[in-house]
Amino acid sequence: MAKILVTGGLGQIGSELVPALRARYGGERVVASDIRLPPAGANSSDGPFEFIDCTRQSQLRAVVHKHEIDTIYHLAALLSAVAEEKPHIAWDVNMGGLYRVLEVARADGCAVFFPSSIGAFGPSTPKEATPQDTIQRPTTMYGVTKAAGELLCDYYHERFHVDTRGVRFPGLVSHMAPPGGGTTDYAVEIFFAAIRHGRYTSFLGPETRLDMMYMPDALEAVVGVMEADPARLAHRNSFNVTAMSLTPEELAAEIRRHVPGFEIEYDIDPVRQAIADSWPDSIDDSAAHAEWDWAPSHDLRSMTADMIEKLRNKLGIPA
Ligand code: NAD
Ligand code: AKB
Repeated sequence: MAKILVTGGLGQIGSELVPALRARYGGERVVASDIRLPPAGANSSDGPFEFIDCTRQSQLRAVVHKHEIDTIYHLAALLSAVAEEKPHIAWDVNMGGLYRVLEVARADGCAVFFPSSIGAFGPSTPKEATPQDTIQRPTTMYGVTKAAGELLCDYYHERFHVDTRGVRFPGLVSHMAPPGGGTTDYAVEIFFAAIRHGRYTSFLGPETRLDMMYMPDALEAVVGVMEADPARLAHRNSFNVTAMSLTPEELAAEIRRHVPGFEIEYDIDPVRQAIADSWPDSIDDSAAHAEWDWAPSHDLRSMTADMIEKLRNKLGIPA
């Protein structure tokens, strides 16, 4: 059975992926790591934690050897808005980190999961039902690192037979850990604001359409692609996956069904709006359906109902 290392494990995805992997494969078989330390009071008995800066190959290699790791879920990265603020650091972390993870994987025979993004597309990509294989000319540093990262992962698979696999995630909606500075963060913030204040100011405009997915489906996608029969995989890096395509106005309308009187207003952030405008409105994930039976469980309605219920409990604010 796999012995797993997760980089960037304290972020929005890692906070839920690590427990999900531990539940599936066993607590001791999943090593969480990050450049931050777990918050005081975090339950260290759930499984091992190691400090790893993913740009330091020696740190990666030492942990892979110490725990006899054979699979690396490489989540550490700067997200789109932060990467646009700090493009040089984003290149170092996103590309430098991935390159070092792949080098360790090559030397030590590890499989690698790499999460790409709808950010790997750009303004010249077909905007509706964006195909699996299409034009990728992203105009953000985040997108450049994701498109190059997909190619690098495919190169390591073809050239060195590293078992690399990945998905292009859309914006992820979740209630456990805050998002890390992306363009789609509004779709998480809006739920917290709705429950706490009954109103939200969106940094993206009302008609900005982007793909989204609820975190439980994202976790299914990660496990699904990593456990897929390699003989069925015509693609590897990276599969389009999506669950819904929506605008702030549509999300607000759905939230209003649970929070009557909820109000949304707009104070557009030109940087994040430009990033969002360069991304697809909706992507076609039929290759993932065909090659590893990908099928999301949540749509806008079920995600919104579950988010509202979970957040009311978490924040202690009843309806
Ligand atoms: P996040 O920002 O919430 O978490 C990233 C983690 O990486 C953080 O805990 C951070 O401390 C850590 N980190 C940063 N620099 C590091 C370094 N040098 N070494 C080790 N760790 C470092 O991000 P996330 O939302 O959990 O995303 C994880 C991955 O999934 C990223 O590659 C991201 O691009 C991708 N992705 C996320 C989404 C989304 O909506 N969350 C969508 C598409 C793709
Ligand atoms: C971001 O907005 O940067 C991420 C993503 C879609 O890659 N959520």
